[in-house]
Parts: sequence; C-alpha cells; structure tokens
Amino acid sequence: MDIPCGPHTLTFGDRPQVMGVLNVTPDSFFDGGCHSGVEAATRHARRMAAEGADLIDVGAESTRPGAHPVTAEDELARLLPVIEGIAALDLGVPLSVDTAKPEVADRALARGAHLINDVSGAGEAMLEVAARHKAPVIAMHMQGEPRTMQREPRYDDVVAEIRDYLAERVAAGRDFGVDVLVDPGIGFGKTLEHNLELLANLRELRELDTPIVLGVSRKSFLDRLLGGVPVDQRLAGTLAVNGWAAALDVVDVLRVHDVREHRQLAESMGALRRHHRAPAPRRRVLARGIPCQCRIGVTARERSALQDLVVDVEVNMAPAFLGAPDDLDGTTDYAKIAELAQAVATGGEFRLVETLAEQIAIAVAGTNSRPAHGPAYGKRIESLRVRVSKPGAARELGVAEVGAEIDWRP
Ligand code: HH2
Repeated sequence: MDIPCGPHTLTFGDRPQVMGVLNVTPDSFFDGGCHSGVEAATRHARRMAAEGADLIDVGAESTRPGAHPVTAEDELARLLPVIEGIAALDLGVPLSVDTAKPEVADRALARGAHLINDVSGAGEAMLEVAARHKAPVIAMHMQGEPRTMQREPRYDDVVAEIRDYLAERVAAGRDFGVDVLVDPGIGFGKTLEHNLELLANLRELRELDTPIVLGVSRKSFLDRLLGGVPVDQRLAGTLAVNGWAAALDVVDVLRVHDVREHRQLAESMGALRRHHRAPAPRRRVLARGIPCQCRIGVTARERSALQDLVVDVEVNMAPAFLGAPDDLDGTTDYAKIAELAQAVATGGEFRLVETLAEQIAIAVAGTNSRPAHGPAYGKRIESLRVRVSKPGAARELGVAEVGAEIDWRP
C-alpha cells in the first residue's frame, strides 16, 4: 500500500517503517531536554536519517502521564524553527508533526512538515487542516488526557473499543479525503493489562485496512512488565514487543527512539518475510456423521443402555503426502476411520464424551504405524480432530448440539 505524503510516498511492503522520535521539549519521559534548540534538534534528525529512519516525528509537547499541557504559542515557538531547520536539510524522509492542536499542525505543515501525528485521535478540525494540506494523519487512541489518563482507566473490551474508535476515525478521514493511519495508543489511558491485551491482539486492527502505527518505545508499561526497569534499560523490551508485532505482520510503522536498532529489526523481519513459505498445502480426509452407539454418561443409569452418538473425524495428512500416489495405501481410509470410531464406541464404557473422542483419535492415529510402506508412511497423519455429539441429550436440553471436540497430534 502506498500513501502520498507531500513530495514523498509512504510505502508499506515487506518490513515496517521506522519513525524516529525527536522531542524538542524540556520534559519528555526519555529524551526531554536532549534536543532542545535548532542545532541539537537538526543534529539528531540528521543522525536518525543516517541510521535509517523512514520518517521523523517532531513533538514539542510532552504527553507522558501527568504532563501539563503547553499553549499553542509555546509549542509553536519550540517547533517551527526546528521544522524549518530540518526541512532545509532535505534529508529525503517525510517529517511528521506530533501535535494535538490543529493550529499548530497547520503552521507546521506550512513550514515543511508532511504529515500529522495526533495523539488525540484527529478530530474534525484536525482533519480539515490535513485535507487543506493534502497530508495524511496518524490518529491515535487515548482515554482521557495526559494529565489524568492513568488514573483508573476502564474498558469493557479494550481491543474492540479501540478498534471501533479507530474505525470511526478512518471513516471520518475518508469523509475529508484524508488518509488516516491508526495507532492504539499504548500507555495512553491504559493499564499494563490493557496494553498487553492490545499488543497481543493487534491483528484486529487489520480489519480497518489502513497502516498500523505502534509507539511502545521505552514506555513505562515495560517497567511494570519486567518488574522495575528504568527507562535507559528498556531497549531490549522495546525490541521484543516491536519484533513480536513485526513478525506477526500487525504493524506498519514503529515509532521509536532507537532508530539504528529498529532499522536492523525491520530489515531482518523483511528478509525473513521474503523467505517465508506459505503453509504447505495438505490433504484432509473426512469422515463426518458416523453413527455410533455407546454406553456413555456420568450416571450409571445413562451407561446402562447404548446411546446413539454422531462422530465426526477430520484427518490432516502431512504435507509430504501432497502429490502422493493415487493409492489408498498412501493415505487414511475414511471407511477405516468410520469402522474404528464405531468399534471404539461400542467396545467401551465412558463417562465423558471427551474421553471417547480421545480414544477414537488414538485409534485412528494408530493406523499410522503400519510398516512396509516406506519410511515416511508412519508419519502420514499430522493431526486430527474428533467431534462426538449426543443428539438425545441435545433434544432433552432443547439445544442444537452437545458434545465435545478434541484436536490431536499423534
Ligand atoms: N507516544 C508518545 C508521543 N506520541 N504518537 C503516536 N502516534 N503513538 C505513540 O505511542 C506516541 C505518540 C509518547 O512518547 P514520547 O514522545 O517519547 O514522550 P513524551 O510524550 O513524553 O514527549
């Protein structure tokens, strides 16, 4: 996917893009006070570009938990000379302005910034500015505001709520003709559990069909996760979380303080992705709706007579058997599966349907080990699923189906 961004194009391909963070603030939680002033800021921007930044994100207001807001005048006074200074360097990378104020974004875009990064989710006024400048926007989710956001944040379903919120922002952007990238806002009005829940389920944001931005760099959830790790020792944790998201292909932009290390991460992930083979195709042999009878149930009365059951078996053949000879000997025989399921059911007495399902799985998997068919023959079943339903019990309970299902690996 390509997104036009001023004279640049944001290209999302094999690897995540690396967005280098440049805070020209006195109080940012990691680099506060390090790059204030045009000279220090441009030096750092040049360094990040040399280290492989694909984008540079300049912010002039800290949004760390507890931070107090700054006025637009103060923000502009810090920001504009730096934006102009970096734009003059012509580093060849898009410059983003990290602000929640439309008037600040407007002025920054007029002075050389190419996209907006809005931690407050890009409301209508911000989208209007973006539309006027034909600039893309990153819309981040935040519950509350930085000063108070970490006081008991609450969600019923953090992943669904944030996905739905970001979906609205993408739709609002569409109304303005603005490309909106989405960011779940790690650490912005979220407990450690909320952050982990989001990071582990980023795939849900893929439904929005727009690039996903992630800002975990050195954040305090790593401190809580790792049991007390100061900010200058959070690089490994940051790389692990970003590596997880990159490996699962659920992130497109990594917003980070450590550009060199993340460019290496992104390049390595890209190379692995290019070499990754799609899961090998495989044969699946099915025997569904096998009528069986069994003495089964938790009470002795239930077990006193044979009950009707229905058994479904799905056998996944090992990929090596794709293209195997067109010969029953080279696969699993569904007639044999049905026969085994019936024999196991009638031959035993069980309290639980799970146990019966397991015994059927073991019996079917046992057909793997017949000798005399070459070395690979004994491995031809890779996994199987057995489902046992009790239609009588379902009728009594007035439900569609009761039973149990197990997945089994020989
Ligand atoms: N995090 C911070 C600031 N801006 N933007 C996006 N899109 N996503 C983030 O996660 C995000 C962000 C906070 O980090 P930092 O800028 O390093 O600190 P501070 O707010 O203290 O300046």
